[in-house]
Amino acid sequence: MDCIFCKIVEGTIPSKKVFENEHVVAFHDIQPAAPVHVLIIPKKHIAAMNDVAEEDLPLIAEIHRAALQMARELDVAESGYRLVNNCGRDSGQIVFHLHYHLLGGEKLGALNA
Ligand code: IU
Repeated sequence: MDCIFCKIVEGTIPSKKVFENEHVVAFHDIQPAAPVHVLIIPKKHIAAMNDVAEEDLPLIAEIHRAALQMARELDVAESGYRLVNNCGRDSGQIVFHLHYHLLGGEKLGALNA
């Protein structure tokens, strides 16, 4: 399968990893939209949130746990942060391997701006 994030998981494409366990990887976004911009992904290839099955829900919990750990380690837990998933065309999803953006380190724009 030709998936860039699967290649990042395998290590065949380099990335700046900040977290890894048996099921989840987190790495710095190559085009950061905020001072802290980390992508948190499952190692399992799931194309998008629409494809998350009941059996994957523990994985989603693990992603949230990793996001909280990253927010603390990257020192945005107190100041605040955003965890974002884009799903499908209208959201602007460009990589079809499930991922969550952890954004922080500055005052983020309002969602309705
Ligand atoms: P989106 O939710 O699919 O729109 O976000 C994809 C993100 O993946 C985007 O912020 C890119 O900068 C980021 N990214 C990356 O970090 N490394 C890559 O090799 C590729 C995209 I391709």
